[in-house]
Amino acid sequence: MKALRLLEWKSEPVLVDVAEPRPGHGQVVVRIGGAGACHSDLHLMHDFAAGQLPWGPPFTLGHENAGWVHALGEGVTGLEPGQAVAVYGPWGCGTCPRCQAGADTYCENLAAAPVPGGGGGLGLDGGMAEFMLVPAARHLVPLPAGLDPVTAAPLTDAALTPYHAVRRAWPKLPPGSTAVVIGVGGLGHLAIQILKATTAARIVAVDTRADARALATDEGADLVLAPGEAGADVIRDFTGGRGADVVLDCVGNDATLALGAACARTLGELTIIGLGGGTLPVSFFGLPYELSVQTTYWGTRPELVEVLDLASRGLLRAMATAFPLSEAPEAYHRLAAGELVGRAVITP
Ligand code: FEH
Ligand code: ZN
Ligand code: ZN
Repeated sequence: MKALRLLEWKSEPVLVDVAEPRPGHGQVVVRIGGAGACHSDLHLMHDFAAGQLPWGPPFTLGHENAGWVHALGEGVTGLEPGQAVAVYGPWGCGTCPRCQAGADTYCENLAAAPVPGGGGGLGLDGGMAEFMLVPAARHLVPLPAGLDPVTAAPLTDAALTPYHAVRRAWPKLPPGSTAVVIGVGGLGHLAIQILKATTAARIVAVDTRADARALATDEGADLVLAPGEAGADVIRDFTGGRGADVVLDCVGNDATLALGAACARTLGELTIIGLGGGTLPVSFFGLPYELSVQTTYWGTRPELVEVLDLASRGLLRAMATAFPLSEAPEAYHRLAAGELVGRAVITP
């Protein structure tokens, strides 16, 4: 079969022939319906070098996957060939308390994980191929009725990541609160939907691109701004002078982090979701009092079940553009050029 593989750091991915996977004991082979192209993949291609991450190439890209059960390894129960499933992407050890809670993202026994801190498309072979080997059946989540793998794939990362960040912030998002989403791309447009579906917050969206701002408006943001308009004072005025209760920075560069800190409320939260590589000076008088500044990494398996439930009821729907596997390199080029609205989904 063909697979889009990252062969070495700082390189373009290439389509090559690889053997179809066979499931070992406890493993499952999934026939891929959709594999999302994540902005993080661009960082894997262009920014990381050997030794910066605990895993590395060569591997098949695609860490945002859904498809159908194709083959069950010995000992696998609870799944049937042909069943539509989402792939929970972070693959931990399965035995530590974090993995037992479905938070493989924060596995504390990385030495026993299939790959330390990674998963399919992140050090092991991912979904940009016809078939994908999943090392444990627990990583598969049956799709609820009404969802198909092509539309469900982006939910496993582009929705799950902001959902985890919003869910953690629910106590700070009662009626009267304000959430700011910086960057209305693959994750940001779903962050707006998740805020609308699960909180009472007013939503401010910021993006450099007119088409992304139009999408934010369509998704129900209450105030949509271009960076030039989005001074902290404009956002603070919108909140009646209090500031934003929660800021989700889906870009994560110096300018967006500075904007997020400047428009945030005391006792607020600034969550860095984007891998833009920005930094934020932290000092006693440099930030609003008791502002929590945190990163976030993906989400938990139970949260993926909740995301799929929201989507099955029409409360979440990823804006997606499908590309055949042969055009996956082009999809990444268009992603890098900022030419895509929403998420690119590869359909092998
Ligand atoms: C991928 C690689 C490294 C850090 C974060 C990510 C996210 O895209 C996973 O959702
Ligand atoms: Zn990702
Ligand atoms: Zn673990």
